[in-house]
Amino acid sequence: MKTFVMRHASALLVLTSLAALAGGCQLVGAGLLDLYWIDSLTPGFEQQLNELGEQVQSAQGTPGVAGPQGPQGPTGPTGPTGATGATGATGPAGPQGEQGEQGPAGPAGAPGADGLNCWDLNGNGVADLLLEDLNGDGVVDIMDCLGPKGDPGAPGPVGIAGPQGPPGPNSVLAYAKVNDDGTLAYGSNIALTTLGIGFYTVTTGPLDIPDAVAPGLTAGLFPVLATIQTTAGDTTPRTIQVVPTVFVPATKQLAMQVITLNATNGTFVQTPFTVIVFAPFVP
Ligand SMILES: [Ca+2]
Ligand SMILES: [Ca+2]
Repeated sequence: MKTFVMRHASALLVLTSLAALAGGCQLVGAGLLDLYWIDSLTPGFEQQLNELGEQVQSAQGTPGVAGPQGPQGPTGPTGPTGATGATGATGPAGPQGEQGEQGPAGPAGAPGADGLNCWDLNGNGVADLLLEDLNGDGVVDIMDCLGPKGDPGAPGPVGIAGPQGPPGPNSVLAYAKVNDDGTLAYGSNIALTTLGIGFYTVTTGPLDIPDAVAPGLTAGLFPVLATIQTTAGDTTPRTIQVVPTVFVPATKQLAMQVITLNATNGTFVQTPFTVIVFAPFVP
């Protein structure tokens, strides 16, 4: 094969040299060269060229089999940026946000309409004398207004003490403990105690009974309780008698005789005793 190629190249070189010699023309394509040769060459040269063409033609055999595939070429440059894609579908709603802070207070509202007069019970805006003159003074005004009942007031201060009432039945009006010598050991509302001849006397102070009741009372109406106070070691039996003798309504004082006796022989004996005067029954 290599030999054939070399021989083919030699034939072409010959043709080229012949063309240069014939016309002094430049090398041109094979078709044009053929026509040029046909029109310009002399018959003798044309024959020689034909013979040479036949030799070249005969030297060309059938094409050989294709060679093996060459190696892959290098990666080409990056292509231009593609067109923007279509807008995607709307995504799902996000989670609810946190509650916002309280807003500022709104502006004040418009003033309300005028109210009714307090005396206008039927709400017609007119003073109805027969209906709304509650205090009867012939005029319907604020003095006829009645508000709701108020709360109870605070309790007032304690009042002054009233007059003393009459003593109840059997309340103690006076009492005394009298020593054996007639002196007062102790007592309440007692004016005088004495030792007489054979008996004692006991006079109370003013007794606490109403003035209106006092004039109707007599000495015998007063209950009196008397007891003997014996001393240690004295075993003499004794008795006691008390006789209310005088009640003076003007002074409300009661006088009594107290007699203490030897229970065996009935003779007077000095001994301590007690007397209690109670209130009479007051009708
Ligand atoms: Ca009215
Ligand atoms: Ca009135």
